[in-house]
Amino acid sequence: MTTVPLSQRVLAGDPRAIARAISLVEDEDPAAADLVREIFTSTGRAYLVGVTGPPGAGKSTLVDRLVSAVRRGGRTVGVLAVDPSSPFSGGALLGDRVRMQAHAADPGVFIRSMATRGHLGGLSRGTADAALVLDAAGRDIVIIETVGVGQDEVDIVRTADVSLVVLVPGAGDEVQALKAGIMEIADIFVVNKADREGADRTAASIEGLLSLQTFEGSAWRPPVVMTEATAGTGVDALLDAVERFRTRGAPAGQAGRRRIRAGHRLRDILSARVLRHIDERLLPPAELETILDRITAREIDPYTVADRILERL
Ligand SMILES: Nc1nc2c(ncn2[C@@H]2O[C@H](COP(=O)(O)OP(=O)(O)OP(=O)(O)O)[C@@H](O)[C@H]2O)c(=O)[nH]1
Ligand SMILES: [Mg+2]
Repeated sequence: MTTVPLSQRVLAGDPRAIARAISLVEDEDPAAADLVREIFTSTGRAYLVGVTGPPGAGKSTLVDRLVSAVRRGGRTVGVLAVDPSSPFSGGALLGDRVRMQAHAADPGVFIRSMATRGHLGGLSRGTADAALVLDAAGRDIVIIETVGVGQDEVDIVRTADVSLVVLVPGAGDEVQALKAGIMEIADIFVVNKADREGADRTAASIEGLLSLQTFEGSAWRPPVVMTEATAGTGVDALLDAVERFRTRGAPAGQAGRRRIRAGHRLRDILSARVLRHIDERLLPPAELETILDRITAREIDPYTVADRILERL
């Protein structure tokens, strides 16, 4: 009996194979690198939609509605909900459970929560590879939902083909705080919970911030779309905005953005591998302990130590 390789089953779109493959990349299993190697040339067809915003903004509810809208158009979807394992994550998991029920009977929808593994860069690596798996499996649209709290989460969404930043009314202070953070990654702003008091003011304050920026020479000025995710209001308009961005928005073009993403990924893989190589081959634990003793005792500085270890590479 011959068993069909996992990569082939992924390429055939088998949901169980997709689930298995995502587990491999999430665990950073050594087999994950081989898997990505085998599927990589079959990727690049899916359109990656990043959705981020503060905890409880309604991201999951909105993504659920987007999924329905995409499905009505006949395209298939994969959703990766990144659970930051933060104090806020309870809602995310609950939301995902509700979502999974709503689309459970639809083979055109694949939803998966990604957990953080608690080490630097692990989250973005795992998520990027999981998106590749869904892409290889033929999903037309891959939506990645993250809570816009940490750099890691923001990085994930930054490198999507289009980035949606979801805010809610009464978030005036938040909008101010966003200026430095996720403000500049938004291709499209969403003011969700538009049924609430102050939605217009929030939209106006985002517009106000946008008016301080110049978009001269760029083909795209981020629109502000109002939605009420619970009722599904504004979701078609949001999907339209995504399509508009896809066809004529991306500043350096989609290819440019993907090139940047490729650069991030490569450096990410390299740094993880170099560190692992150092940990496993170049710096025995006993030696590390001695070094740490000496640094603590101020006998040697960490820069000198780092230089010496790098010379062994
Ligand atoms: N009034 C109102 N409530 C909404 C709307 N959209 C979502 N909610 C509610 O807001 C709460 C949070 O929704 P989620 O979709 O879980 O929000 P989230 O941003 O995914 O939350 P986290 O993933 O935990 O950060 C839920 O109780 C939703 O029912 C909306 O348009 N109007
Ligand atoms: Mg959520």
